Amino acid sequence: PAKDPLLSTCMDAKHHKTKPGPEGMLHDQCAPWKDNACCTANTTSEAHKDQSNLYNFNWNHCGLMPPKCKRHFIQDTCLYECSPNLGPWIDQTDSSWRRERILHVPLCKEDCEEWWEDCKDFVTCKENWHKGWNWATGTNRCPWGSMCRPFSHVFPQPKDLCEKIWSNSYKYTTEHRGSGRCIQMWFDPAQGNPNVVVAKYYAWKKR
Ligand code: FOL
Repeated sequence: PAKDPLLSTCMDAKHHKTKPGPEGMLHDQCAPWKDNACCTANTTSEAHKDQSNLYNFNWNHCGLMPPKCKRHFIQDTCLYECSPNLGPWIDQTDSSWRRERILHVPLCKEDCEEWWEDCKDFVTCKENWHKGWNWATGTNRCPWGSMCRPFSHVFPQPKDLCEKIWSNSYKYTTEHRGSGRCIQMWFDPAQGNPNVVVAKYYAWKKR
């Protein structure tokens, strides 16, 4: 049978491989994807750096991001760059740095809520981290007139954080980890990648 093009695929974006495959070693938090990945080892080591060359993006634009919060941003980067299971949510886009993006990936409730909980006291000046920064120095700085405020103010609920920060890459869901109905940012690779069956389920629903 012909293989479904929505399954095991990579988006056409800045750092993604053209097709997924095994990688000998992926760095630290990205290691769960090493058996089938859209990222290279180099992308995953950059993903763990405060000033990485992936997008020259600075997490610390309003002060130093604490490690308990940062680990969720690293995990988001690992999922975004490495996952071969986001095919059902790949969307064409017309931007300077990618031809495809992800839109409305159903994120498991727990992954979103823990991300928000661990970041709620950290500070930012923007709700959408994709657009509108001041790049004059080569890295993103807060645009003129914006104020640094706690996440809990900028993103009152977990849903606000998960959906708004990357322009609706994610959709907040009430589906639970392990249900096969939502994508997990965090997983233990010992039992395989739980997102494989989730992509299959939504690819089938979309036909
Ligand atoms: N994680 C997830 N889940 N989804 C994503 O889409 C995603 N994207 C990034 C990182 N993690 C992600 C990439 N982040 C710019 C800012 C952030 C960024 C990539 C690029 C940037 O250059 N912004 C410019 C506008 C550029 C343009 O759209 O032409 C700016 O105005 O600030």
